[in-house]
Amino acid sequence: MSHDTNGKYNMEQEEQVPILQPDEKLFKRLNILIEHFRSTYNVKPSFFVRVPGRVNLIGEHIDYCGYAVCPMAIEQDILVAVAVSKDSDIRLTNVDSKYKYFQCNMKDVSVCIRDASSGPDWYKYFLCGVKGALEVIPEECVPSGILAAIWGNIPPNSGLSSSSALVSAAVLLTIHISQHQLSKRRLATISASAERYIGTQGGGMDQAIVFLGKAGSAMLIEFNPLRGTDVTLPETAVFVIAHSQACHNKASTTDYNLRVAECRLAAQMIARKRNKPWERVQRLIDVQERLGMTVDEMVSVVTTDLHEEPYTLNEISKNLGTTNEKLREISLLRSFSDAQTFKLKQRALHVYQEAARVVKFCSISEENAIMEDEKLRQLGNLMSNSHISLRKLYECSHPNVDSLVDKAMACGALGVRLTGAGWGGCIVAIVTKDKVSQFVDTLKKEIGRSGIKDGFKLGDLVFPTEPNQGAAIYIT
Ligand code: ADP
Ligand code: NG1
Ligand code: MG
Repeated sequence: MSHDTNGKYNMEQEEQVPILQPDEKLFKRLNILIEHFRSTYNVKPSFFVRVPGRVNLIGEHIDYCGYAVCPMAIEQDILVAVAVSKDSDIRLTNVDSKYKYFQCNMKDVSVCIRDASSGPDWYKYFLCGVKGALEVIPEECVPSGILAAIWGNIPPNSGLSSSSALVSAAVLLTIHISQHQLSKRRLATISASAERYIGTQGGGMDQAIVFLGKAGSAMLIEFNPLRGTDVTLPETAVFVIAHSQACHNKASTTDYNLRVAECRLAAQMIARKRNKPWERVQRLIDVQERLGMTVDEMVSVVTTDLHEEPYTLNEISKNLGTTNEKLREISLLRSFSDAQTFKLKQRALHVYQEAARVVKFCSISEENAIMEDEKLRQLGNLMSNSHISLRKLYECSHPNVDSLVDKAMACGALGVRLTGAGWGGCIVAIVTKDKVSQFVDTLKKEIGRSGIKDGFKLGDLVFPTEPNQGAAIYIT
């Protein structure tokens, strides 16, 4: 890991997304996409974008609180074939027929995203990316219209960030088609803001790793300002992903945004108790910085300042010396009713402890003085503690996920946790390299014994992964 602010890694992040020639494996997939594009639009695509999904190794639900996270880009991706359209429409076709054809005029992008007569349909994620890009492209460069064919193989609604791959792909292709050029970091920031148009108040981890990701190393992503530092993973460790067969669409419920709100309110309550201007505090890191304490000290602060029972809006307003109405405005609570309650202590405890686990995880990973076996054992413990905290304090796990975590431990993993936002989705397990194939086989057998749900294939439910490169543009 390098913290040199003028060093190699920061220079690379100012670089633009590479324009590459596809290798043989990618070429085969592109040919299928080209065929789909041609049969839909009767013309050839002029270029392609590829944006990977990601697995978060540790640091869950803390990016929106300002804390560093440690994800890596994975092999699975969203591929898009693109051409400029002669008229002023955006046309979207998907190789997967469950995602229906969509078309609208470029000037109606915002209206279509906001259309309340439908939920967070797939094309809206794409339009969020187009909207985000159009906000930064000079008017004279805006493309007349866009023809796109999409094909993805990231399991959707599963915590591997298919949504951000799609939004980020739309940002990248809209910028590229406009002959505009931006750094990877800028693209990541634009994509993070763009995805919020779908309704989730995400923290920016996903869009950062899909642009900054590098083959061969995980990345410590820090925020404000956004920066990524390579993390070398132990040579003897393999990270295995497994699907719980429970899916959760983040934009279709208030679960995610409620957690964001609970963290914000916890930060404001602590600030008020400690005589700091609470209106200026939005994230748990803000109050930590104002108090000048370490995250470990913040754990004690939470324990003394906040109570276990859920808070009502009335209680929070009274404590902050404001009205419910003003609080809704300042703390962005418009989507919650007066009856909503907030678990401030539990959420804040998770965040500060998880932030400390990320720092430990990265330093243990790169520590040469620890024996390899011991290193993997310590990393495994951090991952398992992260999962316990997500299950008990953050309450974002799912019975299927918990039972998969138990199965993976019983099959020989050194540590296992849910990855991504949760409420279903995938787990990530740390396994010793020489035991991977045995681990994958036994876990598949165990999953098979408990039953395979409609729409899932046993063969796809467990797969080892390694750090992959971030987004790229391809020409053939
Ligand atoms: P994730 O954890 O995968 O990011 P989200 O709930 O945030 O899950 O968003 C997933 C949504 O992204 C899907 O419901 C779908 O609308 C869209 N999506 C994912 N993959 C594809 C794809 N290959 N083609 C079209 N839309 C996709
Ligand atoms: P997923 O599960 O991939 O949708 C979400 C957020 C992240 C982060 C994680 C939890 C978005 C786009 N992504 O990921 O920012 O908060 O949950 O750590 O909102
Ligand atoms: Mg998502």
